[in-house]
Amino acid sequence: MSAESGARGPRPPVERPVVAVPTYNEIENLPAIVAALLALPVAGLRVLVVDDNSPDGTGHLADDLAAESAGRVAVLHRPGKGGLGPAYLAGFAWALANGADAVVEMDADFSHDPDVVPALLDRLRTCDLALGSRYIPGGGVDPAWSRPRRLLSRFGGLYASFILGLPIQDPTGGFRAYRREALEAIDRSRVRSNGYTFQIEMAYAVHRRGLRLCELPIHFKERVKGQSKMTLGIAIEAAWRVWQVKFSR
Ligand SMILES: Nc1nc2c(ncn2[C@@H]2O[C@H](COP(=O)(O)OP(=O)(O)O)[C@@H](O)[C@H]2O)c(=O)[nH]1
Ligand SMILES: [Mg+2]
Repeated sequence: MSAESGARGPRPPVERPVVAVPTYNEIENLPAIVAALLALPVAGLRVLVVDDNSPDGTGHLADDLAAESAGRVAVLHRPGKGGLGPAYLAGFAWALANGADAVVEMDADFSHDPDVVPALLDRLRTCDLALGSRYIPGGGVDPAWSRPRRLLSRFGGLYASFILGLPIQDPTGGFRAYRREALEAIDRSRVRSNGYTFQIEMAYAVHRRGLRLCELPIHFKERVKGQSKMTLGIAIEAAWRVWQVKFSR
């Protein structure tokens, strides 16, 4: 399998990127991740926090950060925990309505290194969807991951890519950058998945439009603060949802 797909020539440079950060109980991580993103040497970069009414008050903290950000941080408040997929879809809609020419997805918990954002955006000069990939040379997962967890992640991704004919090694990763055109090209109202399947379905939809996917090696670090919301159930759900995605698109 090749790590690159699709055609077309060079794309215009990204000038108005939005980094969408979904949060559910991330009060310990949010100030630092927002500060790290705002400190990046990327002109025009804005941060959008998509909070699902976190009981720990992350949404209020996000409002405070936005108020002192001179317009570089915005907050989308959703009424309750609706899952990662719907949170991202709302974030994409906000970014497109507010003039973004690219949207980066990343976790709030430092599992995704904010310093890689410029490189991801740079890949959008030749791709429509640039995916952070743990499973190409130069990438990797946290050394603390157990063997079963590594196998589930690696083979889960290979399984999904094989069934869907995706030319990528890590279709479940949540650290990626979309060109505006990629988000506009797909029918986002049809995306029903959550969690891992959301990432798979989005990559599949972009690929099906004949747009170009490319992967950039990243190292996934386990979160230090707060708690993961992913469960084994979500991973198992992904196994059969892949078939639904295949036959519904
Ligand atoms: N808005 C919103 N964010 C969520 C939801 N579930 C998870 N997140 C956020 O999505 C990111 C990834 O979730 P996480 O629990 O770290 O998953 P993991 O990295 O697979 O363990 C984190 O920034 C979470 O706070 C949700 O239902 N709504
Ligand atoms: Mg995480």
